[in-house]
Amino acid sequence: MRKFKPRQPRSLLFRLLALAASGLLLTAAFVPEANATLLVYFNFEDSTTGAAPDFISDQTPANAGGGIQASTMTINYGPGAQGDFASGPGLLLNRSFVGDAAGSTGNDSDIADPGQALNLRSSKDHNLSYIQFPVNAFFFQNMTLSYATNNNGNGFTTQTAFYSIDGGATFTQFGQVTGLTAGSQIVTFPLPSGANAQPGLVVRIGFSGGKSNGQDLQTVIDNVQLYGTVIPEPATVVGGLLGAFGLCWHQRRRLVRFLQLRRAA
Ligand SMILES: [Ca+2]
Ligand SMILES: [Ca+2]
Repeated sequence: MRKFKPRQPRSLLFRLLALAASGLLLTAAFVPEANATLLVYFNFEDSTTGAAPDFISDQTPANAGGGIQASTMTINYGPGAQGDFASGPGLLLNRSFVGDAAGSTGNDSDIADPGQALNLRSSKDHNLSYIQFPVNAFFFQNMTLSYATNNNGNGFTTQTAFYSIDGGATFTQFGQVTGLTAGSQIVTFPLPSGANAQPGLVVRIGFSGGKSNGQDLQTVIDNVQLYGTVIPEPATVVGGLLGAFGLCWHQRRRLVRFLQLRRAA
């Protein structure tokens, strides 16, 4: 006959630790993942050569390859004439692709080749001009700005990225490329962590280094993408944690039974 064995404090501690460990594992499994996605996208397609550029962003589901947030770009022409910047032939680089990293070509439903883009002329008269767009980044983090550009002759050889977190009152530089030459290429600037979760975010691309007096096409800008991850909403996280807690509670009985069996063996 087995003797009655009083419960040992050590085994109780072990069981509590085991419970805590299983709870942690389940919690980890239920915290939603933050997926990278296209947040804001400008492909400049809704215009025609010589007309004002299309500054309205493309959004899903109207364009399957669009961003998840609407935005409208604004432009500062610098000291030169407004007409020097117009819509014209575009670039295929950096067109959006659903579910893939920035820089791929694919699901943008505007399939015109070469389509439309920002065409910038008389660069000498427009140094320190810029384009910019607002983003409510309250739920966005780890963002990257990218776009396609081509700089013929005396176009804007220097392009500088700035961001504002106060709705455009003050800007901070976060990237710059210099010595840009002819040829279609992608420029990429990761935003600093200070831009994360900022509802008053504004992203700006500034143009300088222009030396052209003429009306030949010099700088082309197309397919501006703001890519990043969406921060899970607090309600989703709480829901996930509650779900994990419920499962822990459910598993607890089985775990206790299992541990008791082991102790008895
Ligand atoms: Ca385009
Ligand atoms: Ca558009």
